[in-house]
Amino acid sequence: MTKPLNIGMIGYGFMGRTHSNAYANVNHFFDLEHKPVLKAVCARDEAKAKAFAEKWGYESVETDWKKLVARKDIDAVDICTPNNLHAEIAIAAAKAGKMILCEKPLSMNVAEGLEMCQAVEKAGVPNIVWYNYRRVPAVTFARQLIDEGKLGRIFHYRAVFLQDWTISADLPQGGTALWRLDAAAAGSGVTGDLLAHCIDTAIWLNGSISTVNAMTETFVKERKHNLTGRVEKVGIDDACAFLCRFKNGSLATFESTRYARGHKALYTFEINGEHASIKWDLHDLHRLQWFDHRTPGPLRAWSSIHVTDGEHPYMSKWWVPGLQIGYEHTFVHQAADFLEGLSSGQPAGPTFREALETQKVCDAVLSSAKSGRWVEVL
Ligand code: SOE
Repeated sequence: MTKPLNIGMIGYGFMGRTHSNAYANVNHFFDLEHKPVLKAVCARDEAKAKAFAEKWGYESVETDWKKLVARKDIDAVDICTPNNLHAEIAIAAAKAGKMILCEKPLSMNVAEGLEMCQAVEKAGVPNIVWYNYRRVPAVTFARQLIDEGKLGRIFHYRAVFLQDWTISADLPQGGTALWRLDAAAAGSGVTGDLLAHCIDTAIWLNGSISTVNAMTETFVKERKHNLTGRVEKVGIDDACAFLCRFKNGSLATFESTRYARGHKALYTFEINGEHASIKWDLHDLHRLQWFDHRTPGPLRAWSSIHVTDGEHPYMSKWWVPGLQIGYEHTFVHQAADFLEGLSSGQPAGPTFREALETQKVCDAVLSSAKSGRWVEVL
């Protein structure tokens, strides 16, 4: 018999759908002690919340997140709101004794993130941040290879996350779906939205980052604001590139933009070690490119590992070897790991405290872009 875990989800956008899909499907594929129950969804617009609840099978609807957090029948609060609400909701949910699953990035900045960590740690409630790309099987496999020492000493880490959806100057900022362009709601632009993913994966694979040197640009300086109706200054970074040093001595470059015409969501990374290199590309997410210098000379080559065998991470839970899974499965894996962590007492990451590391790098990157200097990640 599984134990029900009542979920109260706040927000119902793109991430609301990915998380709901994960809760709905996780027990079909993973053997777990707990089973999420879609208890309530909360959004200000009651009609939209009701339509979402009906489509995804939520049992009830709230229009005030404070009411949802106060409900006795909610065990876990899932925060899928714009970034500027993460801290307030998470702190209230922790005080109410709820587990918290928070969409990335953790917070608007380090100060807020720290308060969130203190709140969940004081309350002793399980917590996690949805950095889903760690749980692409090929990425998890990369981590196994690194941990086994197969790459040897790591010299270089190279990551990019490219999009092109904000090039038009006619695109407004603010409000539903477009809050990512509004600094008051998002905190930052590509740094918090896209580079945060790259940084989370990088820290997970290659350890802590010690110093950064960044540049950012806002190509479209003013946009109509959907909430005020006025043309307002754009406060987010449209593009950001930074150099950094990892604590293990390796050097790295990171680049992200929403102005790379032709790219919709191209997240790639490459890691070069003394014995071997690996490359991964979100557009071919089930493959890991592998080059091993220890292979005898004439046969030495880049190879493409199709990460779909039962012995690859997560894959034994899905179909038969050779058949692929996709983007949405990374959220199912995260839900499974979170639930497994409740049973084992070994929390799945990144916890709020671990995700604070990414937030520290993001803050250092933005600070370096302003000052034009190298900044230490504290
Ligand atoms: C932005 O377009 C976005 O949806 C991010 O917010 C997600 O975190 C990323 O995974 C895909 O792109």
